[in-house]
Amino acid sequence: MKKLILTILALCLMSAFVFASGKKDRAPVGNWTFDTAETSVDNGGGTFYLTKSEFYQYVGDIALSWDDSTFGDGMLKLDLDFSDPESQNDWSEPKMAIDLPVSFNMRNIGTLSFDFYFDPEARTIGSFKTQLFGTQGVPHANVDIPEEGETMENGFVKTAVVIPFDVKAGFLTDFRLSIIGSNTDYIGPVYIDNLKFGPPQ
Ligand SMILES: [Ca+2]
Repeated sequence: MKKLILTILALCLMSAFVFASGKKDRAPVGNWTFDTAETSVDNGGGTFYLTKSEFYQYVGDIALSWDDSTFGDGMLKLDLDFSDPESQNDWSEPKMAIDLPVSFNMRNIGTLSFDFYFDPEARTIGSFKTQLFGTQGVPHANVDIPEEGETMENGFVKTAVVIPFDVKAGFLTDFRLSIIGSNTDYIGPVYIDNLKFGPPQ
């Protein structure tokens, strides 16, 4: 009997360990560090992809990829071209989307933040905005991307972006994130890293 109890105890401890380590390996929901290409772009559920049919007043070439060589850290790379006059509007909006593999509980969530890298030399005019659209329009908010930030070795500026939105209970199953050209002629890549949902500001 004693042996049986010990065996059961050992099995319980083992399964607890397996559960704990399995949990540790899983990426946190609502938080993307883009460590690998496979978990970042165009690789099925849980990765980002372009939604060209939803672009607004954007006609330039575009590519979404993963890059870890430019800044020595894995991140999303979005190649943009706002040079066509049709794209040089106050609101020229290419969009990307993600379908979440596990729905995300939005209770007490009121911000989406990320690091944004852009090259001030890749344009003569304009600036960027960013917009978030959640499942069935919740959450929905946009902000100007700040121009100020840390200047990197290659001349890019790294800026901290925060999109605040109204807290509303529910579960998020997918969302769109756009980088909007505002009266700009920017041609070149921008980078996005450390994207995460967080509490209200
Ligand atoms: Ca990263």
